[in-house]
Amino acid sequence: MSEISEREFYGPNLGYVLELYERFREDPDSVDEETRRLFEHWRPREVSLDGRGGVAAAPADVEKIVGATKFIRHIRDFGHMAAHLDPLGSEPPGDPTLDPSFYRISEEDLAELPSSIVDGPVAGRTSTAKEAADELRRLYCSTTGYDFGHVHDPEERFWLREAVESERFGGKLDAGEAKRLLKRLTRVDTFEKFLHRTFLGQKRFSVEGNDMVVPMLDRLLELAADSGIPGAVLGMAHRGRLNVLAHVLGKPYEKIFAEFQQPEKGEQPSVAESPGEGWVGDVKYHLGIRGYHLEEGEEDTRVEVTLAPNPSHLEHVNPVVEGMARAAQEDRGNPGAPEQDVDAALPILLHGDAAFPGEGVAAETLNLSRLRGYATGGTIHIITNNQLGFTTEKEDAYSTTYASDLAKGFEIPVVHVNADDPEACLAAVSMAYAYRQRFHKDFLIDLVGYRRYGHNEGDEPSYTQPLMYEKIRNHPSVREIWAKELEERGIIEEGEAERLVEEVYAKMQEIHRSPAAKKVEEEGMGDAPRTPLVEIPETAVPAERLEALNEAMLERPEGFNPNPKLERLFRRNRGSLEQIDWAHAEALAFASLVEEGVPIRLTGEDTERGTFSQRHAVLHDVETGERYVPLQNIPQAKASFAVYNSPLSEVATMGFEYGYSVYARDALVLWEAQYGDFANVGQAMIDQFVVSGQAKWGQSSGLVMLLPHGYEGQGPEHSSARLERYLQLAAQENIRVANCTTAAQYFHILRAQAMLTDNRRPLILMTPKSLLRHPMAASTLEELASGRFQPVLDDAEARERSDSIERLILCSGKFYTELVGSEYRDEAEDTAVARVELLYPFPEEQLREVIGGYPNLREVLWVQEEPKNMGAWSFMEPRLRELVSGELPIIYVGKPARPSPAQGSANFHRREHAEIVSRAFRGEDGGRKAEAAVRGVQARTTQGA
Ligand SMILES: Cc1ncc(C[n+]2csc(CCOP(=O)(O)OP(=O)(O)O)c2C)c(N)n1
Repeated sequence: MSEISEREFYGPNLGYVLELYERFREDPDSVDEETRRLFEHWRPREVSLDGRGGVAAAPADVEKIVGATKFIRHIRDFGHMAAHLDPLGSEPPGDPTLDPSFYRISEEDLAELPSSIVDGPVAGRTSTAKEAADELRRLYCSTTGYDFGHVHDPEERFWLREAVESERFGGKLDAGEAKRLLKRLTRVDTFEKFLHRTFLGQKRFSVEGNDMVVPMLDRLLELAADSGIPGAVLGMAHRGRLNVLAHVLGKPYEKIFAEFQQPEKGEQPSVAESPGEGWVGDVKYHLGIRGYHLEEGEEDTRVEVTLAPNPSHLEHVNPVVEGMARAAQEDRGNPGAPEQDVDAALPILLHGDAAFPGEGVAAETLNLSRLRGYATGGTIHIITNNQLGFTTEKEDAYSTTYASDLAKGFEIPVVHVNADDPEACLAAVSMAYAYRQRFHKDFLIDLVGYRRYGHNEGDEPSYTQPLMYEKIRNHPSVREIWAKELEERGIIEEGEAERLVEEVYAKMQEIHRSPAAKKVEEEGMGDAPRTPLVEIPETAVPAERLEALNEAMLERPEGFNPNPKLERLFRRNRGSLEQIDWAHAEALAFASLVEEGVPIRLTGEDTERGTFSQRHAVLHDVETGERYVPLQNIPQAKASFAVYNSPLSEVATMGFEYGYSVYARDALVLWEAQYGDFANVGQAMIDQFVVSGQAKWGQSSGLVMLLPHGYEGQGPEHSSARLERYLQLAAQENIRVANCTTAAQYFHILRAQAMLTDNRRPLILMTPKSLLRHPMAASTLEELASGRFQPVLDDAEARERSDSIERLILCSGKFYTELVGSEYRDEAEDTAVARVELLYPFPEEQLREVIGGYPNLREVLWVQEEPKNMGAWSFMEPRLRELVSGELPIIYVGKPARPSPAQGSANFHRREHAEIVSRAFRGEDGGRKAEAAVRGVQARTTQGA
């Protein structure tokens, strides 16, 4: 296809053709071959300006036409550079290409050209190019800046241009709407002023300066309601949150006022009366609620809005909101992949102008927006841009022109809008929503306002921004601006706006005086856990069922061409259930759960195959490349199974799954790290959500984190999943932490996690690498078909001679196989080796039983492969000491404390492990010698380095 064809030489395409012709004249090779051939015979003086292809009445100067066309294109693409976006009146940067003189043409030249050189709706309502250009300047350079130049998809580009130029989302509000908006702004503004005066000096992170965000959310939710979207999930930070809670989610004023009350002297609840163990609560501007969006005097719009609770960690709620929205959009009740309806929930994210470009999680979340496993049909983003981040100005906050520029890389259309122009703000929202509904992609509004006070209300902003705050002091609120505008339009009478303020203020005073506004209630405790954690459900699955499920998983659709090597391996390893390895046990656990109607969602980096080529949840036809997911096709399934390779991200993907798991209470949701180490890239998600969400917000999650862990000589990374971190964060039964050593144990704990739906909390699982295929970790069908998860595995062999056991080695995870596989095991008749499989909650009873079962014990050793300051030692030591009440020594055997989790040298690793095993079996003396030997190895290694 050529860039142009002959019939396009006229009318609306003329400008484009002339530009191409210019290019051709400068460099014939810069256009494609067919176009080149056309231009070789074309005489531009024959150009028709009447749009009908006839010979022009007055042949135009090609240079001028080309100049005019370029000028018009630049208005469309860069008009935003000249838009008046700042309510405080700073001059826009402008751009020389927005002046016709840049193209050596004048306004008079434009007046002589017809408007047909301009494509789109503007051409239809103007006659000369000058009129068209003026119209375009009005549209593109006023108080809205349309930043679409980065949108590559032509259909979207044309849609966006048409949307702007037809003004179908803009225009003036009618009198009724205009008045309604004034009432809304009166509430928004008066609420802040009331809080300011009534609760002097208390932090509220007022919305003032970006007040329009509330009517914008109103409009968005009304539009959603009109198109039948039943729910929205909203994520935002502190700024304006109270206002949004009150006016968008309908949180009663009395509740908000009550939260501001300082308890009177003597009213402070005692620790004993506090809401219970495992509950710590959070500050008011972090709390989330679920409510219906209501507008004064309007019908309930019936959109249920969930405002996700969030930590102070800015932007980190973004992926959580997306996960919640995706979960709300999916029907998991049928076999196969879940069925997504992107109109079942609308995700909305409000961002800060410093946080959005600054926090990497914002970029990671945008990257999820179009991925199969993560897309939510388009998120509406609003940057509540107050031109400051705490005290930091934009020159120090981002390296881009706009705070929103990050979105450009994802081809997300951006509209910058002046927060003092209410009609423009509402038009932007309407366009955003229509775009989302049309293309099911994200849209971003950069709402440019200011911040009336300091970062919080106690802060003095003029220490750092004296000039800006001088302007702000004298700057009217948007309510005042809008009231004045309505007076001028004759929609309200003089004094009417002030009367509205007085009414609203008086109403707030009345509510504040009511008793309900004095009673502080703790929120979000609905999900606070109460049942003990070590309760372990029955998880065995009858052998016949497992056999049938296994067979079904080995079925392939007719005509499917599996990879022959993989299929051979499958038939060999999974063809029978005599020796079930790790991945096989996992598949059987998943199959049995979907058979029982439990939906499953599993994601992670390269998770479909599995980092260690162990899982193969998705098979690929070698001839067609088509995918086949056995777990989506077993006839027994009564629920969906979803598996996705995630993008290379930890913080956003983990947050997404956390959000998904919070919402999808019916599902087993698993997030897998490529190697356990990498989970610490998502540490904020772990600290702020996974381990503490329930204690702060009563938000329960049954997320499973699969973290490959184990020392196999691979170096400082790829070894440790930082078990110690999770154990340090474990308290008041907030999580479960386990390190299983057999396939059956893994099978049972996965099933247990899916069954404990009334008692959900995240499960942190150290998962194996070498144990994946280790015969010692393999299990029998009998082990899956009977029993349940065992928090501690005693030494079955030693149990037979329990009277002769003097030394008990306790360990966890893969090191067990090194201990019992060692040459010393048989010699050490006096030694038992038990495994602690569940680390948290500490399996006190089970350990007491194991220890008590060896009446002649002289010592208990904790043996681990992680350095002393890592792994489980610091966690186990005090608990074990308490357990034995000082009657037995508790001895550590392992590596010394180290700053880095593992050695770089595989050789050193092997020798050191051998020494530790030796010390474990040979006791203290052997241990000392071994330790010396290790130091020697270390010294030699260091010297050699
Ligand atoms: C991850 C993170 N880092 C630092 C902070 C401290 N902090 C709180 S608000 C703020 C400024 C945020 O500015 P902006 O994103 O523009 O939002 P605004 O407060 O202006 O609405 C900072 C740095 C934080 N809350 N979270």
